[in-house]
Amino acid sequence: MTHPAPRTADASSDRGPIGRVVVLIPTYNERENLPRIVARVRAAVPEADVLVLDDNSPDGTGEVADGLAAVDEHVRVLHRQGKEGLGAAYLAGFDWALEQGYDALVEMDADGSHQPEQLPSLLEALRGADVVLGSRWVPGGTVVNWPLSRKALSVGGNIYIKALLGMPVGDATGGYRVYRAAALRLMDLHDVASQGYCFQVDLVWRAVRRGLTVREVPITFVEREIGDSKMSKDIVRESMRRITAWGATYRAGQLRALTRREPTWHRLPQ
Ligand SMILES: Nc1nc2c(ncn2[C@@H]2O[C@H](COP(=O)(O)OP(=O)(O)OP(=O)(O)O)[C@@H](O)[C@H]2O)c(=O)[nH]1
Ligand SMILES: [Mg+2]
Repeated sequence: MTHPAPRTADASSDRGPIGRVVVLIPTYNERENLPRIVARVRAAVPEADVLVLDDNSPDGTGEVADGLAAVDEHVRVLHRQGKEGLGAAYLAGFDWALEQGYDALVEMDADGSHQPEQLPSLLEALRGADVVLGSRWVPGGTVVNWPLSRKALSVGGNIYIKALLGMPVGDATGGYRVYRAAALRLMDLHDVASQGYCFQVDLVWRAVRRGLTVREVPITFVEREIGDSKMSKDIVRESMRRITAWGATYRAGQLRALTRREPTWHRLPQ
């Protein structure tokens, strides 16, 4: 029941070029942010494609995305019917990208918090890993312009996750990541029900349990300057509820395994 520790990667585990990369950008009311982030991605990683995942944003982000796609063949748009949460949007994007044969799938917010200029270092790290997490809470990682309350929520949340799930991961809630397509295929995504922050924890938890190589790269996370956050009390509550349930199941399994084990004194020399 104990999950295998994520394998650490070193230079000798370089698996060569990554292949085709797609950057998935979920949007809900990001019409001002979207053109900026797409331009930055295209400049930072010109060979990568971009897929915008828009949930029929009332502010017309979907049309803005169509405009960007019309003038750049590297940009595509997936229009979804309505707001169903970040998790559902990403799952639809993963399906599309896996079907299209991409080798690496990037998660990136539209609001500028995840800097496209740091994507080359995440992709570089993927050469020796299955999943790369852009991390705020590892040495070298940082957050710009967050009030103390947000910092406390994120740091506290990650401490709670580590204590419950025992994952040696500094930032399990962050949303700036790269997955190898082969890794996502191993993660049984059909039964992911998590939506908000919890979606990110769910995916890294699946990766760790399958013994995939997870690597963290420090990032500078910059709080959004334009538009409104979609973060809500419901999202925090969903995360708490699900993560506590996963932790209880995991720890109960550990306990069962422990009690089934022979008492150690049996193995002592007589
Ligand atoms: N398609 C889609 N995108 C969403 C949904 N909710 C949030 N997003 C997008 O997901 C990204 C992250 O959402 P944010 O509102 O920035 O949430 P956050 O980063 O957790 O919170 P802040 O740090 O306060 O900005 C942004 O690009 C949003 O537009 C949704 O229901 N559907
Ligand atoms: Mg944000």
